[in-house]
Amino acid sequence: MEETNPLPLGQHYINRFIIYSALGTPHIDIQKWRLTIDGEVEKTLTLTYNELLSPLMWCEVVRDFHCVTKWSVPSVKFGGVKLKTLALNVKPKPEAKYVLFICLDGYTTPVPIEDALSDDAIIVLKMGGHPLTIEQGFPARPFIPHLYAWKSAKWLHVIRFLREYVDGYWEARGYHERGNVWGEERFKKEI
Ligand SMILES: Nc1nc2c(c(=O)[nH]1)N[C@H]1C(S)=C(S)[C@@H](COP(=O)(O)O)O[C@H]1N2
Ligand SMILES: [Mo]
Repeated sequence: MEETNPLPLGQHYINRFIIYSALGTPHIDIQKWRLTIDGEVEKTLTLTYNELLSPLMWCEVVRDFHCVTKWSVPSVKFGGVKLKTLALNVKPKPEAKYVLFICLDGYTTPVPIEDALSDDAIIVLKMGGHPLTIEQGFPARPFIPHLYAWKSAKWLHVIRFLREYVDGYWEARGYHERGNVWGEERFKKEI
């Protein structure tokens, strides 16, 4: 296994993904599927799968994938469209503070806007050079390398810009609002 980056505290490498689908695996009709970007934006945007594959927007990053349960998969190649690029088209309003990822299975997860628009935050369509498999979230999932992988919501269909934080599936069960792997932001702070 090639190890390119230092590992965040508490993590260890494994060589394959452990598949999680807390709410089951939804049925996808790719002809009908759209990615919608809405909420606190100047202009709502709806894209088809083929539009997202456009070479004009395409980008690739190679990064480790860190699950909060402490396994990490090293150096995964992700292909897709930067969230920053999509944001240029929708123009988030100054009031927008969070991005909520909403999935076809009902799974949701919030991310602070600074993380969602960071340079290597992408909407993934391909992993390892191939379209996502159904079990790994086909057609699309976000990936933000410095956040734990529960923020990489599979079967994504809406990216919603919000004024205020809301819990997603795991956040409602105690997981951290932000989930930065370098700060070991695993769980919400007790107050
Ligand atoms: N829709 C959905 N997305 C999800 C999950 C889930 O249960 N449902 N689990 C999350 C968690 S905790 C992890 S670690 C990764 C696992 O990704 P994988 O199933 O591709 O290995 O998906 C994340 N995205
Ligand atoms: Mo996870």
